[in-house]
Amino acid sequence: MGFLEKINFKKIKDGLQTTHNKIMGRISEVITGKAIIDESTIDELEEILISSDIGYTLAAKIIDKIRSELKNDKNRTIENIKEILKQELLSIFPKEHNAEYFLDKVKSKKPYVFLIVGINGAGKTTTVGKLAKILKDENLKVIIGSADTFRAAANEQLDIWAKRAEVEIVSGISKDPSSVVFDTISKAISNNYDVVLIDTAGRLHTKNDLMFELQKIFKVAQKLLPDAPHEVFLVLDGNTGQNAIVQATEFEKFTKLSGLVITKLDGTAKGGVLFKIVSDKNLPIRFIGVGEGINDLQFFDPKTIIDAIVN
Ligand SMILES: Nc1nc2c(ncn2[C@@H]2O[C@H](COP(=O)(O)OP(=O)(O)OP(=O)(O)O)[C@@H](O)[C@H]2O)c(=O)[nH]1
Ligand SMILES: [Mg+2]
Repeated sequence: MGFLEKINFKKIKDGLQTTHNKIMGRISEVITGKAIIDESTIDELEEILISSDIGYTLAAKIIDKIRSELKNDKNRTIENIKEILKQELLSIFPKEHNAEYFLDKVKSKKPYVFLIVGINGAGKTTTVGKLAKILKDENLKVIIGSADTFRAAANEQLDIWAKRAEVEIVSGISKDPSSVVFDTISKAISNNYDVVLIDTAGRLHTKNDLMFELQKIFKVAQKLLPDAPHEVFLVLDGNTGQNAIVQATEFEKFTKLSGLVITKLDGTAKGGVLFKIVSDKNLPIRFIGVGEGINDLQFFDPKTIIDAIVN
């Protein structure tokens, strides 16, 4: 089975329902019953788009397109506008952002090492657990390393996720973060694992010592595998809207980032920020969190996400 069929469209659709309502609900309100979409209607559409967190630049670009496409077109229906919106949103994603491209990359090296970083409470540990399950379901042999060694509870929480996902874990109890990374990658190499997932402690970019600890983790990983970590995912809470972009900028000052995970998109109306992040930051969104259960992490496939928001 191609993995695109494994993407649970209903889960994504349900998770992004609030975002969908905020954007499309208001757009259809403005358009419904209007025989002609005149300038003032287009202005209203622009306002809706700007307030939907997709950002001013992208909103303006979409509105220009709608304006020029509708100029000579008598077919000014909501369907028509939806189509333009979908095309424009899709055009911001290069092919490297497609889920299939990503999965091929993961399978190209063994072990493939992920470092999961982010501020406190963003959803890192939950993401590691869910991601372990997704990759295991791709028939990959997965091991988790618990490099959040500050709190005993962090270890217990990750242990529970490892059991749920039915994968191996290297505990971080009474170790320092980089030695957990060393032990986990070593074990992965000697026991033929395909994927290593490293959970880390929440950190604010203003705490220099914690940010430098990330650099130490890098050094240790590279002792064992010169090109590790292969992926550094920044986990961002979707509820924080535009602040997510600030966090990405700050983390990039200390560590390379290769992808983003946007969590808690269920129940937030701020899903429009997905598009703003991609157009502002040159980073792919790899996964989105749409709930607290083990199956509530979904591949970010641009077309699927856009369909879920627009249709
Ligand atoms: N609704 C919802 N809740 C989520 C999602 N992802 C994570 N959470 C919840 O967010 C809270 C924090 O998640 P954690 O995974 O512990 O976050 P963390 O980044 O590891 O936190 P620290 O280790 O303390 O920095 C938990 O209650 C999770 O259940 C999501 O996609 N949707
Ligand atoms: Mg955690």
